[in-house]
Amino acid sequence: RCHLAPGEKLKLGNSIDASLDLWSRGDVQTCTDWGAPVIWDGMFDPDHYDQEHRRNHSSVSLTVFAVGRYLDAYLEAFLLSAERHFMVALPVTYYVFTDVPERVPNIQLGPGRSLKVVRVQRHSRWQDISMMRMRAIADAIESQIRRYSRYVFCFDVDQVFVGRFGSEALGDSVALLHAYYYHRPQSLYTYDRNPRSRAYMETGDFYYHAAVFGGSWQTVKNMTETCYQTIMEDKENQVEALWHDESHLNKYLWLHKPSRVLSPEYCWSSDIGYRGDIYVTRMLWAKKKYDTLRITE
Ligand code: 2GW
Ligand code: MN
Repeated sequence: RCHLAPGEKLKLGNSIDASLDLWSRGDVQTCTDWGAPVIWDGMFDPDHYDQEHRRNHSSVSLTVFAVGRYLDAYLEAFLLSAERHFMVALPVTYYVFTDVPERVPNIQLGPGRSLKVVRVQRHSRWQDISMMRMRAIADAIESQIRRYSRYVFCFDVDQVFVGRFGSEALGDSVALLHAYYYHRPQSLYTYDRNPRSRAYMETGDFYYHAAVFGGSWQTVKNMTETCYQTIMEDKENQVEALWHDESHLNKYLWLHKPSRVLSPEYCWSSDIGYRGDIYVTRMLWAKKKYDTLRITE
């Protein structure tokens, strides 16, 4: 069922997807070998998706971390762009995790949209700031998110929405193809290759980018709890995976296949330059400010 002709219809996924059509495309892989759709521009009718999710009363929480200097550097542009492009047809709750709640910008939100601030501690090592997001997300899902939202999407803050990031991206377990690796052979994927790490893997399916992942609250809770556990086991064994939480997420998604995969349109880097298969960009990486933001350990 993965070898579809261009223009052929896919009927896959959860009950909401089952009533929606996806069309194949001739130039890219639109279906994984376990039957999950890979979402590219031109495959879906945005209005059908929005109508169906509204009928089903779908609601979405977005989590984003802005700890230390990342708050002033990125958060406002991230939130303003999310207001314009992220799940505009649906109720959205933003969860901003920060150590400096008083500095969260006061943004005018659209109807049906709200923002909550969660205080987190600031870890001294940046690797820990990144990895400990897993624990904080799982806790927030358990204590709050599960009561308000069916879906959860988790984002890096150093990026901006530039096009529709809509209900076509929703599913039980959603992962994103990393813009730098979707064209590359598997041997170049930067999986963790140290057998002493719980993130170790020799082969996998794709290289997923931890800057965007999501799913139903149940699935994201399991995903983040499991990644947190494997991260902590590594700490006990005094190893750290090559790409930190991203390595652990890749391992999880290899063992628990995502039900929906997002094309790199959903998190593109302008540094890559022109690619014929990228018709639209929906989110772009912000410029890295390593010199000023990556203070040494
Ligand atoms: C991160 C690195 C160096 C110095 C500071 C920080 C930092 C990160 C920080 O001071 N404050 C903070 O809130 N963060 C959060 O962690 C923020 O949400 C940021 O987007 C996220 C990940 O850090 P980032 O974006 O600098 O790392 P990337 O873009 O290289 O991310 C990839 O690899 C990471 C693991 O090394 C994560 O897996 C991330 O999800 C990946 O996109
Ligand atoms: Mn990032």
